[in-house]
Amino acid sequence: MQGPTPRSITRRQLAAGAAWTVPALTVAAAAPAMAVSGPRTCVTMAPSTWTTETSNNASAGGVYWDPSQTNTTHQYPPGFTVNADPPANDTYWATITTTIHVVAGRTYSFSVDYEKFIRNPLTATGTVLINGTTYGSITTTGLPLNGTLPVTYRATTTGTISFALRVTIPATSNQTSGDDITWESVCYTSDWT
Ligand SMILES: [Ca+2]
Ligand SMILES: [Ca+2]
Repeated sequence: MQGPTPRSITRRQLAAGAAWTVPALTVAAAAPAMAVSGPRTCVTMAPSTWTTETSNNASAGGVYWDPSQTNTTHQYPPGFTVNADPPANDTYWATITTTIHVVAGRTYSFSVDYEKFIRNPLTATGTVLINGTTYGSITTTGLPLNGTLPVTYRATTTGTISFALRVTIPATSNQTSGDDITWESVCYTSDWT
């Protein structure tokens, strides 16, 4: 008998099978790379795209929109600055709100850049609210003087969300000098899955 032994046939079949698995493995490895981030979008920091609300009870200071730092009287960083101080025994707050379109099922990664003035006695708290719920916060206790607050939000419905940045300064009975916060920018990416 001159034909191949059953054993050599088996080897050839195994080799053929192995050749077929190579492309399959390549496709499987490429799949996770499709879950990359979409383009980075930055929200315009200007009064035309945000609404401003305050508690209207400041004992001093106020709120300042100066995205291009053209105000030479107040040398604040570009953006929206809250330097208002609360009256005694009362809380001062200032909130800016914009709307952002989101798609259901996507996860949004926000980066909120801020700068703070920390030398006044009363601590200010900066809060990010999405549809009225707190998603992150900072305080003016300690360094560094600026940073980025990361916020992750997963959209459950397609439409617009309310995106708000709030500064809150609770006063005491004998102190009304509060720290300041500037909201400098809001940028975000979303996944494509
Ligand atoms: Ca202040
Ligand atoms: Ca302080």
